[in-house]
Amino acid sequence: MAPITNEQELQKTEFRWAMIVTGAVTVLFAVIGISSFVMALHPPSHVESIDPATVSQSKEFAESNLGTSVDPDGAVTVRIIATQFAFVPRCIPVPQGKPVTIRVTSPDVIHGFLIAGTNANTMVVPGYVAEVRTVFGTAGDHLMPCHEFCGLGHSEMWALVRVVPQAQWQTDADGKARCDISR
Ligand SMILES: [Cu+2]
Repeated sequence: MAPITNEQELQKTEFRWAMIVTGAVTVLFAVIGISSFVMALHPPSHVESIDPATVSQSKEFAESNLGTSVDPDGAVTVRIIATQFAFVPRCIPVPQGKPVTIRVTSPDVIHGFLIAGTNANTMVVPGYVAEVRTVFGTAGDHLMPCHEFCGLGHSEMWALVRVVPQAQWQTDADGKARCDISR
């Protein structure tokens, strides 16, 4: 192999590569900056804390408030408790083609969930409320398994998300939707 003797040539090459790397890093930072500040795209988690010891006594995650509720302004919110080894409630009706906010917390250990066929996927950490916003495109039942190993019953921990076409979507007088009434 011919020895490299031309010091200037070497420096030029080094400088060129340094410029390419600087350019690549600048582009990456620009993509992150534009997507988070201009397009408001963030990871699905946000920092909202809750006392895990008193989750079921809290106003929002009291048993009667769990499940799917539709506010008078039409906003759809699903509240779920992820606990060893079940999601409460077990069947979650949601309207097709409408934005849905899913709020989940855990009173015991770390859980997580994904909803098959959608982009909904997050961890559920005790002490925090995990919030995911999504729109369900395909009607029908979607499996929602726990995807963080949470103990011996982990493999039995799953719920069903029932995506109901708008024409069949029903809520009761309190704005609550249930799987049995919104088939
Ligand atoms: Cu779990």
